[in-house]
Amino acid sequence: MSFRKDFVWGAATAAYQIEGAFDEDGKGRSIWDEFTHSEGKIYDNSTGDIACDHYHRYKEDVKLMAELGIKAYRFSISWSRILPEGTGAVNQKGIDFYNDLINELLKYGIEPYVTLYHWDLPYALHLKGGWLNDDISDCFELYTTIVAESFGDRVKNFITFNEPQIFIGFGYSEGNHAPGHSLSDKELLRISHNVHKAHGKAVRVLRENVRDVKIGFTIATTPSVPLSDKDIETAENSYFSCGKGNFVFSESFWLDPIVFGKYPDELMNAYGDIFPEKSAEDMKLISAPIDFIGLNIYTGKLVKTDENGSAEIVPCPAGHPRTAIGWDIVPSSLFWGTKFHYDRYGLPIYITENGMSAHDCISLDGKVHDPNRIDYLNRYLLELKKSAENGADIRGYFQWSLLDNFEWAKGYSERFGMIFVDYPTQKRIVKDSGYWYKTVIENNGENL
Ligand code: PNW
Repeated sequence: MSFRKDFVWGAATAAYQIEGAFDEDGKGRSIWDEFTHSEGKIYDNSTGDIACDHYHRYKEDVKLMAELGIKAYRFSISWSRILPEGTGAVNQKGIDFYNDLINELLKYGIEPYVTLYHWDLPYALHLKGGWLNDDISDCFELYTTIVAESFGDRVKNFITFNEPQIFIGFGYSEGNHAPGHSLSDKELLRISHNVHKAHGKAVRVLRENVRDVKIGFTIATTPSVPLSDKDIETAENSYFSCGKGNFVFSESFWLDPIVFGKYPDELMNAYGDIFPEKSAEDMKLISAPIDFIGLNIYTGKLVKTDENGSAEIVPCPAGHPRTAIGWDIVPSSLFWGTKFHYDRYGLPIYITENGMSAHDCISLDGKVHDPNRIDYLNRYLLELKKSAENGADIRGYFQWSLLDNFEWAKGYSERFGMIFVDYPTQKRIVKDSGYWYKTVIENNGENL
């Protein structure tokens, strides 16, 4: 056994990072439009106003995907493009855009995987309190209903949320992502519980409206990698710990309520007094069965057992290879991350993001040579294959990203794409790694 015969080889993007057309055809503003338009928030002072101009160039982008043999495309829907005020009137032109995109994908036999929320909350809802407003899960339910009714005849795979850890941790705690807030633990818990409820309501709506639907929830994760065989248990336990100070960025705070119907005891012991009111009904809603877990894995942290039997993080040695954004290259994070998640939750897994930023440029020969990315992907995919052979139920892999794009607070300074984007001309050039990925797909990973 290696990768399953029907393994899903994909590429991923997100609306705000590629679409552009930020105020065209009736689209409303999102918190990211507002954030990038305020001075000094983004590294290179850039915005997503134009980004990769995918809104106008989606046909070319889908064609490139087809040429690379990509079987599935994970993209997100911009809530404020189809509901400019977040609730209320539907913007038909927004629906038309996603219909056209979906139809174009299906024309080439590319399976759409839709993320409902990849961080671009409608600004109008933000002004009413955003995720802190207890009505937000009803707004999300309405938005999901419109998505399900509009696209559910053709889209069968949905991811409700992308990386709650990052949009809450960076956006509402550290303040370096939109909307740029630094809230208290009490408020962060309230936001998180509202996100959980919004997820639950979306699951309910999708099950009711979309025949044969498959639903997942995607988390950001930096897996604990045991330094030696003696450290496996320590690594696994520390990976799922969720105590004071780290709950937003943890894994179990997000997945335990969804899969087990219960917030971790460790969390409730630490925060029971400030946790928002939660009813048995809430927990039933939140834990409606899902079909898969999405893991976004870029790096790992090495863990050993210290003299007291506790977990100790061991920094990578000086000179350890890193990507352009500065993240340590730890290929075995794909093995341990998938194994530990499968051990704990027993659900099918998709890698919904993996990839690297590199200092890519156009060479004299007009091509983009990125041997480091090929090496990175090769090493990571070998570890994923090892995990599948070891028994974890791994259904697919989405490379981040299809295109170089707007990397949030880092602007356009990081290039994660398998396709290079020359922003001044919007010209696309498939990188060497894109052609390499094509051969991996053709061979279902047997040539790794
Ligand atoms: C993810 N970190 O974000 C997102 O889902 C993508 O939109 C993003 O472009 C991609 O990873 C690459 O960054 C992350 O600092 C952003 O640990 C930051 C971190 C992790 C994930």
